Amino acid sequence: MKTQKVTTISQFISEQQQNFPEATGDLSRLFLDIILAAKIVNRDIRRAGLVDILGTHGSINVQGEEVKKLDVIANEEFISALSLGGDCCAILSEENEDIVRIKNPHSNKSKYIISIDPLDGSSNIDVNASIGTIFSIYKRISNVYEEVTMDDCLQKGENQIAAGYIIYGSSTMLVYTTGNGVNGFTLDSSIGEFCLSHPNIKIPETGKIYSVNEGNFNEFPEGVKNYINYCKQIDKASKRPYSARYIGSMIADFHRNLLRGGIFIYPPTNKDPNGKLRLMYECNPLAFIAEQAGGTASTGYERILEVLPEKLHQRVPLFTGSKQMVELAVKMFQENTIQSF
Ligand code: AHM
Ligand code: MG
Repeated sequence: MKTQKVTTISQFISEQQQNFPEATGDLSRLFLDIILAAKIVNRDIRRAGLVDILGTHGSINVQGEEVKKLDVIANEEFISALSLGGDCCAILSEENEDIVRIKNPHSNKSKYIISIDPLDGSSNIDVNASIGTIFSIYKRISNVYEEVTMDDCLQKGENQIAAGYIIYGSSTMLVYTTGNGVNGFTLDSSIGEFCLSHPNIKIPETGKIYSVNEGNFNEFPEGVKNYINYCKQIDKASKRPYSARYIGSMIADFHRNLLRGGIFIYPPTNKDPNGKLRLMYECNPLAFIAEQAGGTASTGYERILEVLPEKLHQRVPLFTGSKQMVELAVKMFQENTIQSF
């Protein structure tokens, strides 16, 4: 019988750590906290139809949106695992208005800040479609033992130490980067371990999928309308028309485009000039992953990773995915002329 070598995420992290003899192991421990929380959230999501955790929680989050029960549960589980682990000093969560400062003897000496969207794509919870958790890790600027400041938290995405997401889909996967390529791990529920399944992920230079909420078409700037019309135009040489794929769960749309090639756009609209997505919780981590996989991410005017955040829950437009597609979409967005196709 042929035996296959399996690399679990813990083995992978510890092997990676050996390449950095000066590493203290703090980051590896923080990853283990994230993995534990991901497994707990995964368990709850998989039972969602069986227990009374579906539906709305009845409160409104800081974005003014309805909070679903699972959003609340996932937020609590991540905060709890990260606080108990004591390997970060602060958590920034899409579900919390302010910085969550962790105060215990171990956390006080931690240099890491973690930013999370505990459950992204929450409109898909009740309909059994893929949802995800997104995270990124920063190093604080101020000294350990001091109170974590807003400046520690409002760092450019290019300062991320690591970023990743967990997709709760037909299988559960964790995809992450520490700035040295992107690797994907699939949860083998029989052994309860994330196993390396997608080493060194590279996004194709171009693709045939565009993901955008076309229901808002009439709200889009002319340049975005032009790009969408370009995607739909018939042109054999460039394999157009492209396929439209948009489920309303960014992680699901991003993940598919990462593996297959494609572009994800959440543009400015007349109603929301900064789009909908949050820089700290959604755009920065995915931009870091996109770039590490050979793709790119832009607000339409600048590289996402170079945007200096002004506030925790700041929103920015997003164009991300295969390099050639994003570059063309951004070019057309900037030209913003009325064109006929
Ligand atoms: P959420 O964090 O409240 O779930 O919102 C983010 C989600 C993204 O996953 C998705 O791409 C987008 O909202 C969909 O928004 P829209 O319905 O406006 O297209
Ligand atoms: Mg979200």
